[in-house]
Amino acid sequence: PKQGGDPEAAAHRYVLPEDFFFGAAMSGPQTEGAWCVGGKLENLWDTWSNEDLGAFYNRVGSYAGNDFMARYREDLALMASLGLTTWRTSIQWSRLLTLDGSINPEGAAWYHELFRASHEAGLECFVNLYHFDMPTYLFRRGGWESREVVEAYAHYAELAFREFGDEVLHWFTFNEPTVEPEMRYQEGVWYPKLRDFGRARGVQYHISLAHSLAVRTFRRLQQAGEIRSDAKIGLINAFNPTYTKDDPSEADLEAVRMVGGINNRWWLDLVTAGKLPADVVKTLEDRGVCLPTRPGDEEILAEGVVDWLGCNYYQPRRVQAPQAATDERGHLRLSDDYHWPQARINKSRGWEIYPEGLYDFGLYIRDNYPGLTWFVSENGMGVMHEESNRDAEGVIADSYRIEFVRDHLVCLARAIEEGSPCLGYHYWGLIDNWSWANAYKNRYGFVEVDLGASYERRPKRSAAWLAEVAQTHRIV
Ligand code: BGP
Repeated sequence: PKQGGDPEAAAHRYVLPEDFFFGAAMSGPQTEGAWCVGGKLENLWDTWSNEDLGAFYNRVGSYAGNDFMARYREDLALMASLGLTTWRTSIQWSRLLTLDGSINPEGAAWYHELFRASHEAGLECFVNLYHFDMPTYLFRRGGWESREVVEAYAHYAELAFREFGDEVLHWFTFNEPTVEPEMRYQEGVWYPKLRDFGRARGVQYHISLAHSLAVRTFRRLQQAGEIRSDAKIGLINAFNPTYTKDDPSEADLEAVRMVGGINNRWWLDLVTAGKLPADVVKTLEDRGVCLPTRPGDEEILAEGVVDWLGCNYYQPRRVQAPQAATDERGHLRLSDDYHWPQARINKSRGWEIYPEGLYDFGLYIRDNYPGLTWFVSENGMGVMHEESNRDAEGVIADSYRIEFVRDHLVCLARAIEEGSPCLGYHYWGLIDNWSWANAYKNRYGFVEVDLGASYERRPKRSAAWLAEVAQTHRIV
């Protein structure tokens, strides 16, 4: 996309459409806790916590989440009291199914109870099927590198659709399907900490098949009347508008094409046209990365077209041509990071703050994928809790969070006004939650979770501001 929006003009847009929805996003593995209760199996976060607790900030593993399973009624009431109308969580595969791939009755009962409580609180629950939480026994059988696991996911999706098909209106197959391959298989950050570009693309390809198989099953069950007729299915990805220097070389532009191609266009083409971007696949092949394709796969991918899209937006990507064509292990390198001198950085998280990226993404969708409706499925600011200022009453005074969300909403309002079909906004981490290897290092919440007081919830100063915006649709 074209770089930037126009912040001057942005300052004059203050209102979001009347039917625009506000909500909050979370995930099962980051909130539920009760990691080995009620027949729940281990997922990779539990296994990694058990094997190497030191890998997690302050040695806080996955075990407790933010105690949501005990506090869900309170949390739902809190969301409703702030004027939110929708929220997202994920079903944990490791809680819903048993080792032999049948429904775990205790797990199913919990999700039925949760969806009923959500309904009673007046909130529409968006349900995602997979949020980086591979069951460990399936990882031991090859994880996303195995076709058997792709089939196992399709089976899991089918059982979830059948179990909750008359309760859930909004389904999603995956959250951020490029991030898991990158973090686990490419960048060596998450267990099992591999660094292999080619393997990561194989994983990405298998997730694409798994997504498409789930969508196919969803359509069949919906036709057969086993899923409510007004239900929709979508995909959620972290879209990173990809920029390079102002005076790019051909090689810089090539880096943009491939980085944006793998992260953004791959999923956008799949969910709108049922195929992967041919230029990206061809370049990968030319560079020696062959996807694990089989005859018949094209027909499967063709079924991956969704009803709408979730866009998680935290920061843009800024890339330039790589210094070397391969890394020290001989694996392909497509780009180096480009340090934009004007970048504003959230020092806690190390991520760039660039609200204009949301405007650019909105227009990119409008211009390149006409007919595709979308919503902001995550956006948020994680701040080191030690940095938080408290006012005289001991409440966290987080003006920076208000500023962050306001700036992003203003850019979003501009994109909508210019014709981008964005239907709503979910803030990530309304209530502080557990965040992967960073555990509780970065706090996103409008509501504080006190780890020293049994996960007690306390609204931060910003919560009242959010409530006003959610209820009036005016970006104050
Ligand atoms: C997204 C994930 C979320 C959440 C968020 C914040 O990538 O979908 O699960 O964690 O990022 O990132 P982090 O928790 O690493 O700061």
